[in-house]
Amino acid sequence: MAEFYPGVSKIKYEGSKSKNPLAYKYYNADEVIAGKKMSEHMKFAMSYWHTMVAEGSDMFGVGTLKKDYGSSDPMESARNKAYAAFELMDKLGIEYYCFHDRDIAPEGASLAESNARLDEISDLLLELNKKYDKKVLWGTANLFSNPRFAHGAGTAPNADVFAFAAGQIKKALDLTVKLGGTGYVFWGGREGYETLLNTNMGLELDNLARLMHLAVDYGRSIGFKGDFFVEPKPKEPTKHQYDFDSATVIGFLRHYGLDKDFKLNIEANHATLAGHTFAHELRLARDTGFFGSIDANQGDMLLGWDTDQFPTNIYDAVYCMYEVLKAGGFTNGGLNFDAKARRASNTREDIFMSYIAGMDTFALGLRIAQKLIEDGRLDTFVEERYASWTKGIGKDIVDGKLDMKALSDYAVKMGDVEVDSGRQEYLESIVNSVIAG
Ligand code: XLS
Ligand code: CA
Ligand code: CA
Repeated sequence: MAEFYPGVSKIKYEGSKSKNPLAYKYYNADEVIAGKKMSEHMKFAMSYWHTMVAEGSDMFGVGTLKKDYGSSDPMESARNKAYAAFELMDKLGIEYYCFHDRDIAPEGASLAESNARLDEISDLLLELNKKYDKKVLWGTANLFSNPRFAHGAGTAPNADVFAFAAGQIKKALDLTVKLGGTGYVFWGGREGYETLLNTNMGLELDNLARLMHLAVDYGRSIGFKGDFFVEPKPKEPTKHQYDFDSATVIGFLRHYGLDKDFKLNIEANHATLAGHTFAHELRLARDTGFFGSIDANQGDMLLGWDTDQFPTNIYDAVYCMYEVLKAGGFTNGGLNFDAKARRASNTREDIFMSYIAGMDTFALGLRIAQKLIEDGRLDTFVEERYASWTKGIGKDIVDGKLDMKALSDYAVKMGDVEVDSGRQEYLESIVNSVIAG
């Protein structure tokens, strides 16, 4: 079989002193941290769309890295792409991948033809899964690229579009189950609106929930036991997206009775687009029981869009892995690199270096987060800060023993309250000192 990444051999862990650009400095898959292998903590996944499909085009220019995999025939190219994907995952030591239906096989002239193509390619993926011991983290349907979805899919004004979307989701669920995936993602690419002047928002929201219920019913009927995920994003491509941020999505899921089957897939770059930190979104998910999976990437502070950069920010990785550890780790989710090398990083080696940078960043994040937990000063501080809720008046409030009158009587007698310091700067310096070792 042809080698698609000649010149790159299996990437090994060489430790922090290594200067080898094609080696891990912090990610040591089998090393045990807090009772679990690093690979199990992270569950790294490759995103088929960025890594295998996107060629680096932007509004101003064409692609800079050809990804036809040696053939101009779309199906042959798709087969070669699959071989290339597994070679890449194998060389990087990545165990999982995520895909949209249209990433793995080209869309045909009809849904029937597209589905037949997916059957063929998914047979090959199944074979390669076994050969290389790789797994699907999650599958999804691309319901945003084709012009038929210009006004949305589940939220389209035209019921035929809704039906088409349902057909695609059915097939994508079939594929996810066939390939052993443990997650299915709803990212509402065009599930939003540009102007209220042409929009029936109430109906669109109800329909989106209808589509999700249909997906859950069908998925469970074919034996899908994993999690359904919604991936929040505030804007882009639509001006306003219904799955704006974690809080919005949690409200939506609860309102429509979808909260038993759905969790969140939180993407770092989407969090910042919504005006939150990545950690904020993760904390909210953890504290409300919706923590599911992560799309690992980062945006650019100076650019207001979804740049999907490989994550190299240590602080973000530390705070992310802190939340993951505190959530008890992943079950059906994992860390999917929904990230692409910059357009000017235009060689095949750059793909490897990008993954190495991202994986090493999260490996460092995990190592430091675990040290922060072992250090204990943050936990102790927070515990003490809220100590008034575990005794006296605080405990009585929590236990529901007091009404407004009783609280007022207490407050009247109490006089004024002395407020403690939040010690933010001190706490930030603790994080720095643990990072510095
Ligand atoms: C786009 C999203 C998308 C989802 C999967 O911004 O991140 O790639 O993860 O459809
Ligand atoms: Ca994503
Ligand atoms: Ca993104």
